[in-house]
Amino acid sequence: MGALLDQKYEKLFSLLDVNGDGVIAEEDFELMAARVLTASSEERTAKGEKYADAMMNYWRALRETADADGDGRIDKDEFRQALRQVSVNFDTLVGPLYQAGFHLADRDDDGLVGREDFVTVLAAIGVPAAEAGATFDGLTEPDGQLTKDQLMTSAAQYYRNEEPAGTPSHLLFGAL
Ligand SMILES: [Ca+2]
Ligand SMILES: [Ca+2]
Repeated sequence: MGALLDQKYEKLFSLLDVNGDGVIAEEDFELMAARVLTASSEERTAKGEKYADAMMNYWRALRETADADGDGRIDKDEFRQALRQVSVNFDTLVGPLYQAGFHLADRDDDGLVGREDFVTVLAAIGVPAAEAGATFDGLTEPDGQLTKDQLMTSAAQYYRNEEPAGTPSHLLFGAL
């Protein structure tokens, strides 16, 4: 596995271990979903519910892949292995979470996400606001907004061991 992919998975692990106890468990996903929903004021909306469901589906996919002993906890090595396998089925196992996240951030449902709304959601998952802003600028045209295609392409590149030269997808969750 490439060093870049390792760094990306390391970053995802540190973000997903919301309570910082060194393993990923259902509680981490509940905490993260709650933070994102609170930050975007979508706690009681259909969009919010979809996002929370997508978070739990993503967790279940990881657990079913990684948690061989069934104790509900995934350590860093198990996570790396699981993510690599889950990423093979990005469109069905991972993609829905990013679709739901996009719709959450697209507050006026026009199919575009502005810088401020993007930063709000990324800050809620633990990415420093300045880094999230830089990520947005790297993914979009100057003064542009983010499209769902841009996010999905970038997310798929992040999870897979692929990224065309000159694209900033590895910075999707901030500096590595
Ligand atoms: Ca944890
Ligand atoms: Ca919008």
